[in-house]
Amino acid sequence: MAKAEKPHSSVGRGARLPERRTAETRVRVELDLDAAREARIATGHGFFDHMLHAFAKHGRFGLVVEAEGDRTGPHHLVEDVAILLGESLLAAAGDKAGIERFGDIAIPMDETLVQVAVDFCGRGFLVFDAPETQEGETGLSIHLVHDFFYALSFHGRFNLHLRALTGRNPHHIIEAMFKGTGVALRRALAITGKGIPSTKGVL
Ligand SMILES: [Mn+2]
Repeated sequence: MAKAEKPHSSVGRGARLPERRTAETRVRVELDLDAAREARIATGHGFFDHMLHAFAKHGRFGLVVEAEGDRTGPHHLVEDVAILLGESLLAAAGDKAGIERFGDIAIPMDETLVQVAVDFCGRGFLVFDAPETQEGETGLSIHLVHDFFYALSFHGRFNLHLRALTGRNPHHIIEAMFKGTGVALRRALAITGKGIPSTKGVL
């Protein structure tokens, strides 16, 4: 699967960027926007794996993530996976010809409701509004989740609004954010037309 191959086709849009290695982490990502298959996720962090699975499942993305963090806690790992995943989304979208561009959803999960909206416009921007919650059993703080989505939207160069309209359980709030971002990105990246969906002629 070549980087951003067949950008004009509704099938086969994918990205396999070089492995990212730093003194803190090692991350490898493969992403296929159109060929959903069982995700393969192994980051060494159980709840983060669960979130990436949820993102891939509801985005209907073929996603492989292999990552190793350091021993300082999950921050470096989570942020570096977001950087490479954002870069992969951008590469897989190619020249963005024919994409819907906008995608949104309100995702309920029991007591939680999260609103997600995406504009795949070439500009990274995050608006994140969620209550202060305890880390609890998830092992991911809401601050680190905020950092994940900041890096994802910045490196993917898309606008992302995430708003927890109501919610109490941090597992539900975070999971609804990952599911909803998968759905909103799937809708924004769906091929629904021809040409570049911008009056500027470029995205
Ligand atoms: Mn869950």
